[in-house]
Amino acid sequence: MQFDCNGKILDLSRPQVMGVLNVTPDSFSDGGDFFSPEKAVARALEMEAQGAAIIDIGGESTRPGAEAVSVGDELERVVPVIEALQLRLSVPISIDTQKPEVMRAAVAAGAGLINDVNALRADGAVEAAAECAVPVCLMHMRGDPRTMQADPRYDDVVTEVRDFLLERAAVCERAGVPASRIMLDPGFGFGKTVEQNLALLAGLERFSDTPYPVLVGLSRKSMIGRLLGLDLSERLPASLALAVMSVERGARLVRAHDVAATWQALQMCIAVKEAVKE
Ligand code: 8Y7
Repeated sequence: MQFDCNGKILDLSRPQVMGVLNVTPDSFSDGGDFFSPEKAVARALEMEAQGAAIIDIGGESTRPGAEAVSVGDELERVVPVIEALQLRLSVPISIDTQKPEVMRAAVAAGAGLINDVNALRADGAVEAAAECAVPVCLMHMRGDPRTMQADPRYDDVVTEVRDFLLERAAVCERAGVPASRIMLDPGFGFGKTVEQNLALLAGLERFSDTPYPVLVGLSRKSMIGRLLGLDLSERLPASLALAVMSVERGARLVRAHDVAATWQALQMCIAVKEAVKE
């Protein structure tokens, strides 16, 4: 379960944390905070010191209702940060993008994983990912960020999300991305109601019989706000509970904003799991 991310290793033999670094003026939970390259670099180094095994850099907000960003703007936001971080970080950098041009430029600048909330469905994205020869995370999204929360319906959300991701993985493998470079993500909050998100998490173990490790992103998401009536800044305890439940159901990589706390929670999961083995 070791991923070669453009020369840096991501070891998923145990659960790990992916730290979120948004370099956008308008992101869902920390938009604007790390918009300058200097601040972004400092934040990435801090997350590495707090235990992040990989840093996910995104230049396009995917929050519900967000507007699209041009290729040029996205490149201008992410490439300088990746270049500045590449030599200073020991952990790999992930590029959160849907655009093949950004994938290519980010990997050329040193990124080692492509995190695509659109599961490489953009024109040319699968080919770009295959040529980049780095691991990919394929995420499920129903619709697009502008419209995805308008009455999403599923007969069986776990089966439909799983089938979609396995189909996308098959497309990638046919295009030359080996199975050993693919991760799957059910895409919590991307075209799902609160009830559908809960059902997906309850059924997460159904992803464990695939050859692909599972990444989850639940940190600070609006399902917590809806269920508990909490603002963004108040969602850490519930985010940790969801992270632990995901790992208990087989998730290998947890995407999180609060890296120190999330890594502490996962280390306790790991400690308990290892006690059973001995
Ligand atoms: C996810 C994600 C976001 C997620 C993966 C947010 C970019 C919204 N969520 N990528 N990105 N999985 N793989 O709340 O759940 O951070 S953006």
